[in-house]
Amino acid sequence: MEVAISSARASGTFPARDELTVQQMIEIYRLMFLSRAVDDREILLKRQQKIFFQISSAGHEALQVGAALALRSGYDWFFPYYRDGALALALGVTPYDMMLQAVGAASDPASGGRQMPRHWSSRALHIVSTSSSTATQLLQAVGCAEAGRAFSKHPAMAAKAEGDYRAFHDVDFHGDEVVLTCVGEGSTSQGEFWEAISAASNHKLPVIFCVEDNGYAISVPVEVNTPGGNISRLVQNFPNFHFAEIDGNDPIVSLRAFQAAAEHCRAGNGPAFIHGHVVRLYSHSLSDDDKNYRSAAEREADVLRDPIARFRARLIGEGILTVAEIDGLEGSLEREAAEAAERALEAPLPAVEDIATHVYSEDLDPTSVSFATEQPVTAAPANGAAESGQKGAGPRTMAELINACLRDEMRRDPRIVVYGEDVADASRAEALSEVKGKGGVFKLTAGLQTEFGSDRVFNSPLAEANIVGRAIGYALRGMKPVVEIQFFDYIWPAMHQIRNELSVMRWRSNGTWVAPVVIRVPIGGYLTGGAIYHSQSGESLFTHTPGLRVVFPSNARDANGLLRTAIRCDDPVLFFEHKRLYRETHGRAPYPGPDFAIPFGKAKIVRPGTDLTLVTYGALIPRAVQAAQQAKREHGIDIEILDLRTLNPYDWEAIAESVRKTNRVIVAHEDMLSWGYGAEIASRIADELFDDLDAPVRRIGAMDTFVAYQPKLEDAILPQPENILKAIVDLKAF
Ligand SMILES: Cc1ncc(C[n+]2csc(CCOP(=O)(O)OP(=O)(O)O)c2C)c(N)n1
Ligand SMILES: [Mg+2]
Repeated sequence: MEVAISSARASGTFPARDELTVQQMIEIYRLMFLSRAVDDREILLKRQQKIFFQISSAGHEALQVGAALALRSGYDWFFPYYRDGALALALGVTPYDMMLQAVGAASDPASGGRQMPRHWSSRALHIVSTSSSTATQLLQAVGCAEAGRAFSKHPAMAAKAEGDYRAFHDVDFHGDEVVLTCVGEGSTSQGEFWEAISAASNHKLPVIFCVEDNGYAISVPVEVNTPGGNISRLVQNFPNFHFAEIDGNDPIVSLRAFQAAAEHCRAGNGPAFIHGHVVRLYSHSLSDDDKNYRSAAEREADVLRDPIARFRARLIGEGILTVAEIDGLEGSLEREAAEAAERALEAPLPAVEDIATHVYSEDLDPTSVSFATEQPVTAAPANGAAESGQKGAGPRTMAELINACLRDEMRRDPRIVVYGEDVADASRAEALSEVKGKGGVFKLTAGLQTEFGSDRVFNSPLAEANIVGRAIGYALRGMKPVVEIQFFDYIWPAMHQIRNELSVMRWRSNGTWVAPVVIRVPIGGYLTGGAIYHSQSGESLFTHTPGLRVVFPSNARDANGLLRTAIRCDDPVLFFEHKRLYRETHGRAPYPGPDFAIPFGKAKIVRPGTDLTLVTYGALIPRAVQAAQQAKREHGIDIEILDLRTLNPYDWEAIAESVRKTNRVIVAHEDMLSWGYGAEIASRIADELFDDLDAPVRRIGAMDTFVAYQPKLEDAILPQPENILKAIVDLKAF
């Protein structure tokens, strides 16, 4: 029989019910064997030290090929994990693409040499950039499915628009697409796995969760990770799911299982869960040796279940291919892998000059003048501003002007969704006719659900990783999630998604995938009784994360203009809102209109002065103003206060200009002194402005401890105007 040798991509459709044709049987074998051949070639290259990492799919091929052939690449959506080589090949990634990543070539289409091999990414095939983090992909898959549903229900959301991030995000949806996400059985121990299946179940989302159960997580056997040793038994009571526990060593069983799962999802019945039992034929990766923890008998038993050997025997046994024909096919596939490797080894390497490309958007610069749309204050409130509390043109609180900005932007941009804990007016919307509505524990989102409906403004479960992970999935599809973390103190469960996913998505995919999510976060202390868990700061942890924009306004007008820039720009933004400033008299401002925006990276001189510069932000602004007034009154010292407004990027030019004028500088913040945000600024001033300084650079911050409940302690822990005044007087006398 003539055996066609083609590139990796699976050809033809695989019918859901009819018998498979001979060509289709051969195609399945071809894909499985090609995957193994690419693995083996990479292993050789690693041993020759021509590539630097390898992790194989060996033993998982049947399950993965079955999944790929049941779905449609470039139509459905894929959130794979690192072991999904056969899935990737069967979806259309070529052996050459894989080898380019293995050598770290500039033309590696997944990452341009930034990610380890087998961290997939292809926009054309709808394979979303994979990380090494186990299980983070699952919540992103959920958000991706939600976005698909949103576009189907509200096609106007997909409309392209100029002037903001939408100009760079074409939307692609069909209405019946499904999302496949894969994970190892060990990684089902992650909390995010449970968060993801909960959300998919609750919202009946078209997500197929595939657990590739090879019995081990590196050296840890399944019964250590999974109570009772079987994940299927644990998940079976989740509503709306289609479940299948299958022999993942058989590609036809796998194909049929995924076809049934896809049918369930496409019909809108909910998610599916496919638990495939597979074998791990090689060690976890080339950095691992399973002889150290698995018995010989156990390893030999796995070899006997090798899906490729079994399917080979079947093709020969059923007379589909002769031994000679199958040997010929295998030889040609091995040559294809070898040739791909040879070509990739010749490919140019990435340029060192390009390292910083795609940390942030190259298309839309939030520091640019296009965001400097400051305009005269409108005399009359904007349309509908009355409902958002903008009665009249008088001064409004920061809380009111943040709410007004959200409302304006949601009117302007149908792709915005707002969710978080308690942000809806009432989840049971039928109550809205008789209740006032919640709208956030600080009321920042009050009235939004009532105006924009429950599809665009809704409560999330009480799970912060869920909030950010899903937001990434939404944003990857071109939507703009503006989510709320209820208190900064509880951002930590979302930290993994923020640090390893949100911030790095653009860079690791070499600009292919972006997640311009806005995360609004009430932060800070001075609450009198806020104590440890309602008073934390910690902004430097996020300014220490490349890829994120970090904003920290000190007054109502800035909050309004900076939030608008955050929403319209194309980078992920952490938008800190100081709780103490929400309703303070300080910093109130009239409603500035629906197009008022402030560019990032532009500090504001809050108070001009000649003797000493105080660089600060957030709740220290009113405290610094108080100290500066006292310094002038009692000591004749004239302080210049700079409000940074955004912490990444920050306005170095403004700092330098002020320090050159005053020759003395204090950097002050509410967060703890040591390793705080001020350390970076102070060190740069000392480094670059040494000749302009008449005194050392001073810092002010909280004590290196937590914030206590008893107000007497809180006052002593957090910086107060008297601390600032004392530092001013000391430094002036230096
Ligand atoms: C969050 C996280 N923790 C730890 C690791 C290190 N690690 C990589 S793979 C792995 C085991 C995963 O096992 P399993 O989910 O069963 O997948 P398999 O590799 O067996 O296919 C571990 C612990 C990681 N990558 N991410
Ligand atoms: Mg495993």
